[in-house]
Amino acid sequence: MSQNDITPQRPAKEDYKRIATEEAFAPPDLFDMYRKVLADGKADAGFTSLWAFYLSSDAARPQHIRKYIQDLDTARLAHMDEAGIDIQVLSLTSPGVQVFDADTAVSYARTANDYLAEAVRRHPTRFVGLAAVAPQNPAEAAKEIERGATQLGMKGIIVNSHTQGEYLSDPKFWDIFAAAEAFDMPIYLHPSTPPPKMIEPFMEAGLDGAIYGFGVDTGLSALRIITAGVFDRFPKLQLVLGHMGEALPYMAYRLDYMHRATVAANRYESMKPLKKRPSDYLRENFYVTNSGVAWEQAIRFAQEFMGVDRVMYAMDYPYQHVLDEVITLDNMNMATHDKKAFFQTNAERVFKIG
Ligand code: 1DF
Ligand code: MN
Repeated sequence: MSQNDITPQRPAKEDYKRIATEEAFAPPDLFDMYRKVLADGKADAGFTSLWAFYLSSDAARPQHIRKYIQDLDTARLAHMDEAGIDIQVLSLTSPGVQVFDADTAVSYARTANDYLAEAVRRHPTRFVGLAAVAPQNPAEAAKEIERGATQLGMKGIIVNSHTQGEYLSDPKFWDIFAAAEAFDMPIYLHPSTPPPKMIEPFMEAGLDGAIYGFGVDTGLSALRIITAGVFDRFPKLQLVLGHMGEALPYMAYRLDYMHRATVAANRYESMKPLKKRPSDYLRENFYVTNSGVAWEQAIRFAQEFMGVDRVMYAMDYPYQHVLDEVITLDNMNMATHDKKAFFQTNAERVFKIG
């Protein structure tokens, strides 16, 4: 499991492509806009904790991230070649436009999507794009999903968990789900820092970021979407969760038992009966990626629970840019067909690549 006990080497060519599905970029002006949000005191504690750090720290990791996250040409392609990554599925880094006021968010989502589409046109065999949308304006988000699908060649949508404390489980956001389902665009539900009502005990312990707060908030976000009945209303909708499904597959038995018990007891107005068990929606309406988790046992468990067709590879470049992890994953004790599904064919099918 350690990242340091193997001598670094280049991953050998294998008989599959490696498609990395949760790879971040930032257009050149995003950081200036983030700096302005921070200076204006308009950001919540989570955004401030995350981006005040990444925009100013002199430590090696934030420097690496600042240096490479904006590159969509030579440097990134060189890193991909070095790590044996054939294709990156790119998305605007978290929290994307979701920290901005509604009008700025709508217009910057368009700008970022145009910018990403241009990079995909420059490198059509190496990059695939997911469209950013502004949940602050669900009608405009739905229009941007249509534009992304029909004009920009986008292969899915990126949304970062909550939007200023509001979750997509609220029906006011469901135009976004309707458009995603109509245009057959999977939604990658990517982490964000926990919202103000949740974050304090995380911050006290330094646990608000990718180490734990991200996963708790994003798992909650996904579970709220399930229990709100979104998939009874939009049965074909597909979501993608990183970080081994933000631990939800591991919880599935308990979610089913307690959901059934809670509904039967009529305990909450907000928890209505569903057509299926929570675990059924996890298996039929979600894909998971291993972003951040280069750990064979967890991946094999997810494959067993979700089905081999629903678990995909992600590196999380440039946040977790570790060559040894690619080698570790190449060496998983796994049938050739299943490893190819993990690295290549699932992503080709989900994001309509090739
Ligand atoms: C971090 C991790 C930041 C992930 C990210 O976007 C991110 C991090 C701001 O380590 O602070 O996407 N991640 O998905 O694990
Ligand atoms: Mn990520």
